[in-house]
Amino acid sequence: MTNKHPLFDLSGRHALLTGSSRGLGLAMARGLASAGARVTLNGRDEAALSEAVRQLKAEGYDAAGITCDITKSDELHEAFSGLGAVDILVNNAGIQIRAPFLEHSAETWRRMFDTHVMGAVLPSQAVLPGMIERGQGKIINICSLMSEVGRKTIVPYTTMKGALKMLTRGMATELGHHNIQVNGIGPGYFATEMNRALMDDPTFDAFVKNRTPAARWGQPGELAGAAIFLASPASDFVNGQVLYVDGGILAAL
Ligand code: GCO
Repeated sequence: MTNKHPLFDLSGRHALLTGSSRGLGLAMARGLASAGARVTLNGRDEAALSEAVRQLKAEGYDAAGITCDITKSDELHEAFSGLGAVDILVNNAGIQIRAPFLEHSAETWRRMFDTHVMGAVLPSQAVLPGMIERGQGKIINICSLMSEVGRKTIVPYTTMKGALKMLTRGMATELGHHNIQVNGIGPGYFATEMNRALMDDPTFDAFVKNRTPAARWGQPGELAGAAIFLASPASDFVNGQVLYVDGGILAAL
């Protein structure tokens, strides 16, 4: 058992991460668990969720899973009702749909809003009463480098990630006096299944490596440090910030 610095020790804390059966969500869950947190994963696919929980348990972590669509309020409240106190909420659920702006349907826009924005609002509203009652809590909204810049074919995603940045600031403003810190993490280009098509495209792969000062794609485990920081006492006076973990791409022209 590694000894944990008290500022980064999550022992005794319960973290819930939405969209965490795979990819960045699962990597952040593993990071929080390694810092001592009990983690509850969430996803819509029961088989994938069970496998993710099995992996974390096999690694010696205290993990569980709840299968629910967090965009459906009644399904969410039923699934969350049995969770007990949630000290840390990571709003990570997200989808990506790539097409020219004129080809994105109204249904796509609604689906993107429901998943990214309401998928953060509804879980937050479900866990906040307990956080307020206990006088402490951490909410981390997973934004994106697209919270700051656009790219062709992903205008809906960019719009929603920009909304998540302002949701983070608005929630931080309203909840700070309850000793609840609301912050964001903005990943750059990471090697995930959502980006598989981009990684397999030699032109886009070269684009990412040339535009990113680190000259490579990020690996999901490289988000764990930012998640641990924003979930821990080390960030008790950090409110309304988005921490970009992007290899420097937003710093470079
Ligand atoms: C794309 C990608 C990006 C990033 C994501 C990381 O189509 O350009 O999916 O959107 O991977 O934003 O935060």
